[in-house]
Amino acid sequence: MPLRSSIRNVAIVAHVDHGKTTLVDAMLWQSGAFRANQDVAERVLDTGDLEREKGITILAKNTAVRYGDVKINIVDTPGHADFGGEVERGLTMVDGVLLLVDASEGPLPQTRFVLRKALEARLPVVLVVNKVDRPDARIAEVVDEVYALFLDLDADESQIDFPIVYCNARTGHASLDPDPESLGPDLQPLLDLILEHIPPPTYDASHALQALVTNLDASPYVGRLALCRVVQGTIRRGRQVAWCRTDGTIERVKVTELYVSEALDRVEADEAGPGELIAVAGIPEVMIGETLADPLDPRPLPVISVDEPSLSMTIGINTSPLAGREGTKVTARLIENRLAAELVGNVSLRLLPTDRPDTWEVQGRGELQLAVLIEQMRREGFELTVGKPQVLTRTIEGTLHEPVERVSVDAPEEYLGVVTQLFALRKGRTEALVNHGTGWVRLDVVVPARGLIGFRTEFLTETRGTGILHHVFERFEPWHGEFRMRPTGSLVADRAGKTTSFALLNLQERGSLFVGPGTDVYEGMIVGENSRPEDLDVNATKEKKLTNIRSSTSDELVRLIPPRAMSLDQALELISEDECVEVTPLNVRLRKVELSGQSRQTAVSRKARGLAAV
Ligand SMILES: Nc1nc2c(ncn2[C@@H]2O[C@H](COP(=O)(O)OP(=O)(O)OP(=O)(O)O)[C@@H](O)[C@H]2O)c(=O)[nH]1
Ligand SMILES: [Mg+2]
Repeated sequence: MPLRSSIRNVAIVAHVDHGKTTLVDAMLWQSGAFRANQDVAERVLDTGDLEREKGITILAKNTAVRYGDVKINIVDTPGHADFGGEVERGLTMVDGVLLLVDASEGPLPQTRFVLRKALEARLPVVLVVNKVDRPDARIAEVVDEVYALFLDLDADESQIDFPIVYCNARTGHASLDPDPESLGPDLQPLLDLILEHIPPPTYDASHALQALVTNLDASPYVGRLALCRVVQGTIRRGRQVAWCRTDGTIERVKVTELYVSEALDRVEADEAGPGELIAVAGIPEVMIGETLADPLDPRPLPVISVDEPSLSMTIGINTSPLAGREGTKVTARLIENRLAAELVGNVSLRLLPTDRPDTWEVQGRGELQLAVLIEQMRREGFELTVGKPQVLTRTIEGTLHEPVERVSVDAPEEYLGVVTQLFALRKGRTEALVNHGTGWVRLDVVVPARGLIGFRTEFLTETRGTGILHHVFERFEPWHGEFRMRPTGSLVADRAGKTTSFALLNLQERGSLFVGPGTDVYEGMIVGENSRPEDLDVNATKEKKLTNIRSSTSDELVRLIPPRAMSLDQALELISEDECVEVTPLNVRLRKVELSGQSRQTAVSRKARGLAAV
């Protein structure tokens, strides 16, 4: 088959924070994409507001660098497990991957996930051991761990025979020699390996046009852009193509604009041949997974398949008594349209109706993925009610199955006992325990996914903030039975009003509070976490009796512990089954689903008497 030897398409995959986006920065700099004095932000590809704030990549993006006569298209992917769908999508665009591994942390759960996907797609791998400058780097061990991982994933011999390059992505140096002292002056060893080891695209010279839509973008001038990989044939600007939709219908459309990537820009092109990554304008309703083909011989490509969602939560209109005060987008119709729009660009999300017309079920890969969506909506002015995240169970051969996750924990040795205990309570199975001999241990545990909802906070408390935890979906297993989730109850406001420091001063003896004085509360709103397991209705608005003249308000303020500010992620982690979160552009409030204390009481006593709630 003929080759396009002037092109390489490569994806960078790794566990979160191992340095993918930083490496792309270095490649862009060294390829002369920026002027020497140009003011370029670090991790320039992380363009989203939330990406910059959280310091992680959320959406896969592509860019291109020139090396000699070759154009290398690079797809930077996110490393956080919740955005695994982006990695799967990114892999459909490329002919090989750079597997990045941190020289000190070694392979972690998401390394396993991305490598499994790359091996399944039979993509050749170049191993990049990054951060060799770290003082705690353990390069030889990490390379051995990667070999072990390949074996564990049943890689065949040709796959295990991967080349290795050692890098400092931050300074842009690489070497084929593991000795950190021997780093070369630039990334040339890495780029040479890409040219040698990542195959150029192949094609069939007599084949008609086929281009697979792998992503969507929008341009203020030309509207929706379909990002495609041309698989066969040549696509030309101004010509007609057959748009093969996922529902099987085929329509003729015109390619009004055609772009290719050059560094961070899209530049206009008249035509693009096989193997090229392009952006096409002119098809307003095009979707990911569809094919642009020859109008005379339209043959759709197989649709992109990604792993099923593993977590769901409900999103609906804000039903609290404070609704409509802070947001501009509050109606069910606006929310439904916005959620539907999100599905268009996000292959791993699903949207389902619920029995309420103003609430939807959103399914995704993890809490962070869903929290990012809600955070984005909130910044756009939406007010929402969000339910507790639930794992998605499945019935396989007549028995109930639940998702289990593979968790890697790094913690100081002295916490090994408590950490093992925490997992045991959630029916976790320890699969490996490695003592690095540095006072730190690594524990690999397989645990039901529902045990991890709300786990991070407790884990950090128990390890005094030192523990590091990563997890990724492993498989479905038969239901592991019930287990205790949250050990504490809620302090619930029993009436509406403004909180007073006098009332809060008394309440803070009972647990930790989420609100400070002068906050608007309503009946059923959660004002704190009870240190005891049951819920407690409290009056957070009580005024001091005027006869008491001995202590002044300023005294009270001094003795008041500052409230625990609840971020959206924390709130979603903390809430129990019968609780939900009210989200507005300005506030995140925790509340009971059933606001009336009376109704909640009735439900509790009915349950105690063994009657189903009505
Ligand atoms: N010491 C050292 N730090 C590095 C190196 N490469 C990257 N880093 C740092 O590692 C952190 C994470 O880098 P990113 O490039 O955001 O990592 P990423 O893999 O893109 O992360 P996600 O996209 O969120 O998965 C940043 O603070 C970088 O400065 C390196 O070679 N040496
Ligand atoms: Mg990144």
